[in-house]
Amino acid sequence: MAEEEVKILGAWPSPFVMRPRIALNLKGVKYEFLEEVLGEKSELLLKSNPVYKKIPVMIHKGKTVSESMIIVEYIDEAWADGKPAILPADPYDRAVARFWAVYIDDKIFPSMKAILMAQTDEAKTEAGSQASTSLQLLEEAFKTCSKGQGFFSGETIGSLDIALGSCLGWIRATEKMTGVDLLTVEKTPLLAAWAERFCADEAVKEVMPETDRLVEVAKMLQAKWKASA
Ligand code: GTX
Repeated sequence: MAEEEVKILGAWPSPFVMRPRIALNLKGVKYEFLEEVLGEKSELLLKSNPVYKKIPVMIHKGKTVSESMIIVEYIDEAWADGKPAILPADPYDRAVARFWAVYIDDKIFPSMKAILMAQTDEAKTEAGSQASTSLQLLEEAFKTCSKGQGFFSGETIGSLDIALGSCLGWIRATEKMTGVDLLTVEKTPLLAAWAERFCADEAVKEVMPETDRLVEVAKMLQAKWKASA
């Protein structure tokens, strides 16, 4: 039925947009991807997310859901029956996963932007060391959350895996463009091995952009940020 159709309004380079796409892939739900141009806003986007006017937006049965991790949770609840769970079953584990997902949005994205925007070597080193401190904390969180298994959520990809995994393309692109080591076997061995597992998953492969394509987008964003600074 047409009204059952699922649409994602997004843009391929956006780490936030990857999140609901991975969640839908994990659930085996087909969706239509409506591609926005980064930096522009279609009428549909303005109408669908009038508060923040940001992507991603999910349209399901004619209703809209915004904010990437809220969409991931919605997907988990809307397609619960007989499908793999994305959020941890235990309430405490769920709270911990949500805590770190908020931390990732607070710390990882701003520090990557700071590295890309740095105008001096000092600023780049400072931003790089802040990012490394955050990733070190996430390395410790992985140890606790994974309980010795392959993912933050245990045996399979869950919400916190999606929250951090969606940053991997941008982490790689930032490393390549700036020479700053962020997530390496030497610095964060557990996360480095986890990243390989995450990117090898079928639900992720399809939506994880190639580093070189992201580098091109990052160069464009750098020029835009510089012009507006
Ligand atoms: N909190 C939101 C979510 O989780 O959905 C954030 C969404 C968001 O910021 N979307 C951006 C947007 O629509 C596109 S993604 C930007 C990628 C930058 C990567 C940098 C390392 N922005 C439009 C706007 O801000 O007006």
